[in-house]
Amino acid sequence: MVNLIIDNVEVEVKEGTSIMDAAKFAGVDIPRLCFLKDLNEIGACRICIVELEGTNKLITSCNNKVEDGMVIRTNSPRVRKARRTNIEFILANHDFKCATCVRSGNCSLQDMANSMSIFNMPFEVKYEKKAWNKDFPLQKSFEKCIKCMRCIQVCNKVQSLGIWDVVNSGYRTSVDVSWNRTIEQADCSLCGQCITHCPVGALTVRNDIDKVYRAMEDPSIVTVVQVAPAVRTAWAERLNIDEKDASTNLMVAALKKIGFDYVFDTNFSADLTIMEEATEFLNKFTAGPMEFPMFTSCCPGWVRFIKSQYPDLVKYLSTAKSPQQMFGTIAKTYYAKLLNINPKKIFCVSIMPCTAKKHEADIPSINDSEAPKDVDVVITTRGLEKMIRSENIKFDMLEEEAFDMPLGIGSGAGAIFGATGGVMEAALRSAYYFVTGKDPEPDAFKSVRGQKGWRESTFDIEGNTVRVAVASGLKNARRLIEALLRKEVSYDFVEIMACPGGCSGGGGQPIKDGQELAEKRAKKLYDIDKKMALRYSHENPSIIKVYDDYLGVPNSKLAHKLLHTDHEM
Ligand code: HC0
Ligand code: SF4
Repeated sequence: MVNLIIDNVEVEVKEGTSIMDAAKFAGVDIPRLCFLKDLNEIGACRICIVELEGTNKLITSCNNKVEDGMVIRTNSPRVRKARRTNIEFILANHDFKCATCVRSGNCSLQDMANSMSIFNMPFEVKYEKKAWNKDFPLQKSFEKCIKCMRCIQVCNKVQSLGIWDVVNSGYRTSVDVSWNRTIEQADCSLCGQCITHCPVGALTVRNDIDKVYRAMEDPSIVTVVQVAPAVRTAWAERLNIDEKDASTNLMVAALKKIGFDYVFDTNFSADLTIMEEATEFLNKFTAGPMEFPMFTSCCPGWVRFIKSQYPDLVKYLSTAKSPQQMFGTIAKTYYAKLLNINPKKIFCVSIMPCTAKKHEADIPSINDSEAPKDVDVVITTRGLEKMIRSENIKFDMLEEEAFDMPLGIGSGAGAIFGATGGVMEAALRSAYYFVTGKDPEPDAFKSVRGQKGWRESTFDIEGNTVRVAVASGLKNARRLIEALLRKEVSYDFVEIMACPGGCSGGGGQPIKDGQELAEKRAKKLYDIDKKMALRYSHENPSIIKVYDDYLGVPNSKLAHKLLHTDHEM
């Protein structure tokens, strides 16, 4: 153990502890900007400096370890002055037009400047300007980048893609797409993890909110919105609503207040995906030993990853479209017929925890209705928060409302899609029923749950052993695929989600700087599932009706035409 004094408090910590962590034992949270635990501990911003008494030194606390006898001051006049100057230097290279920044009110740099009472800039402000494709789902503002390196680290260490890198040197140092590529040329999965780990507004998602308002203003258009499973766990995180009041039905009421004509649930089409995907899996599984597992295909970040990194393996993806896209197609075929309107008059909006879903909706081959696009616009959970704020909704006066029918019924199995392992668990519940004619215990497959990046299980379904694996985070996906290719492991069915923890930790979810919230949000989805009477996709009455009245049976010719894809661009 190591003994030291921090701000006059004696602390004893393990050898190898950083000064920043040791300070917590003295009750001090040292300010930081670039630091991310286990990811970015490089002292780039120099905000976490502390004074080491007796040495005349200011050192960064995130990447310097404790030593016996150290006397540290975390907020001495020297520290305060240097920290302030460091913030001013960062601001001098940052376009701080806070009022028009998407991260205004949720920016660590803005918070820090304010808390240090920096109201004037002593230096000349000069920042880098560089053009960016405004249509691309991921947006980068060079003017706002503070070179904290977090995006580089998360993309390298968690996603194994290395899209970002430091370019140039000296005062021209910048963060840009690596290897001199444009973002379109790079293999970006569009997972958005760089956005949720950016402390300022340098990385953002394309803003499509105005397109939604324009559709709402057109009286000839019927606006239909679907809400993804993981959105309900996080939509109110940055709104002033008590967590216990932030129910799914309050979110539905807010969407109606905003002005959508029909508010539906992606959990419904998650159930539809299960019908198609579980049937597809069983067809493959019962046809003989599987050479390679079938991969789930509902995460567009993962689909982009496999297309760019392992193109030979694309043929092992399930052909079932994602719930988002199945919903769009059903809304503009089956539901258009129910409403007796031209599908081109339906404007379909998705609220997703995801940035890659914006790209998915634009893939030409995934659109199968008669309208130009099945899903017209994708808004992130953060976008929903902005729409709610601009509506100025008084939540204490808003009554909960239920989803509209018939595309508003989703099972508990559909709800857990938003957590890593959820698609697998939901598919196994229905696969078991399809094979045995009996429902399994609803929690029979819960061993696939958890936050570990790569998990595996085997299950017995009527004497057949099904070997499954679940991974989240693309580095884990890469490890799993490499092990499959080396034949070190073999599975029948594999679920992969690009974001750590699955969509709950998606790149479109609210940002709480420095916090990973996927696990907490996943727990909410498991609670929703547990409380529901309807826990199997195949028992969803709206799903049964869609097949009875329209699609026939899972994997029918019409189902294939509308609900499956060849994964072409
Ligand atoms: Fe997901 Fe989905 S679970 S990918 O994370 O399958 O975005 O929440 O909507 O489509 O349902 C995201 C979340 C979805 C889809 C569903 C799947
Ligand atoms: Fe999007 Fe979910 Fe995939 Fe992340 S895990 S890229 S949020 S679909």
